[in-house]
Amino acid sequence: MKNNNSRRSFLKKGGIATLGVLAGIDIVYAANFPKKLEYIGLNTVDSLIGKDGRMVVLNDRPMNAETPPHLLDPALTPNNLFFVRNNGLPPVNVDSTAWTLTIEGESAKTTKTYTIKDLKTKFKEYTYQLTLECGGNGRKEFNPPAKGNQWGLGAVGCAAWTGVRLKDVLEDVGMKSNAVYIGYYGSDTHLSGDPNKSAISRGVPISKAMEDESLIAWAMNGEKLPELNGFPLRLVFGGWPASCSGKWLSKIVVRNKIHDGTKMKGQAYRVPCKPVSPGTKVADEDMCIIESMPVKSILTYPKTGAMIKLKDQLPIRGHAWAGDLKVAKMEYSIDFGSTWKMCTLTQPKNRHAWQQFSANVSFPQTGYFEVWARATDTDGKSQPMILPGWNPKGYLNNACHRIAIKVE
Ligand SMILES: Nc1nc2c(c(=O)[nH]1)N[C@H]1C(S)=C(S)[C@@H](COP(=O)(O)O)O[C@H]1N2
Ligand SMILES: [Mo]
Repeated sequence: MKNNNSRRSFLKKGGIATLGVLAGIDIVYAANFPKKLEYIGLNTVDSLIGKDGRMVVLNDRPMNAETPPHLLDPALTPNNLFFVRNNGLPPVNVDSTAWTLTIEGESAKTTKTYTIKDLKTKFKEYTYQLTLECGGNGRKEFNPPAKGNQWGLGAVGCAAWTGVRLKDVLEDVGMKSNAVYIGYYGSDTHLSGDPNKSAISRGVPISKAMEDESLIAWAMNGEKLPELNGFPLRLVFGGWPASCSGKWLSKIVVRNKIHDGTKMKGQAYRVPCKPVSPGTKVADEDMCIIESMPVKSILTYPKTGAMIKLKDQLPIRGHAWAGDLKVAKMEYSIDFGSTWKMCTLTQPKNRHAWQQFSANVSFPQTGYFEVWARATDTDGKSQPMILPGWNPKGYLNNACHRIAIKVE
């Protein structure tokens, strides 16, 4: 799906002289390589600055930063490396002891306000490992390009979140029988500075809100939330676009209709209800809200461009996740998808936690290889090799991750 332009620039960059040779190295399975893809090549430059000095920063106002794949290697993503997606400006000088969360709305039986201490004393505390992935993760591959943050692979992470169940709090407030959706409001400010505008105010249907794993969380991996990830309180809905998981949470509204806050309407976080050809303009009423995220995986070891001796086996590993579903099978290929071998795959710690895969890879000869990784969910759906369905805002790119390996 790449145009001639990007192919030309790649040829310049990678310096392919002859077909089947990349920077002087034989591409062993060149005959299998799909015409629509480009080789990754062995020189990949990351821009490594940001939150912890190693993140890839896309913007700083608002702050948007992603995690390079090899830094996603631990089973739980460390707080200082967890991606950041801000739509506005986070609150400053937050005093967590003075923080309150109000539950109200036309389908709430009462209005109640809780301090964080109230939440901690009134309700049972739970910890779940929950995967958060921005709906636009992978957007930079779409062609024609989609506006928005040009995320690569790293707008995803999985942490152990601690808090109370949203359902316990909703039951404490009481919901009317006509409740269908919840919406959140956070204390970040709109980029314009206008206090009457919210940067983002999304939500989920009541059925998702009432899941055991849907949390109002104050801790991440046993520590307080990082400021950029919602300190002191946030929602966490594993497996759904992370835009549902409101940060700096100050209010939840129980709605008698689909929540209509900022970025719930129009084209935001929606994809065409029926597939469209690339570049199509789609009317708002033909766009459907993204719910469970599609099956996906990422290779976190080794780093792309790794070199290995022919006599050695290469250990590979990474994570796989599948929205509300589980990952049933994880495979890898070293011959550009002609044949696939099984990886070892762990079970998730709990629903919506990502799963770990690993394998030991042998190579038949020296040369340039790519390791491709492919996950299949419990419904039998697999990741596509090339971009999945084009959509106007560039959401849900769950194409297989590939890394380049030089075997000497
Ligand atoms: N209040 C508030 N909540 C928010 C956002 C925001 O800008 N403001 N961004 C949303 C989006 S689009 C994403 S992808 C996730 C990112 O969560 P993270 O920054 O902790 O990774 O937060 C969501 N919750
Ligand atoms: Mo997002």
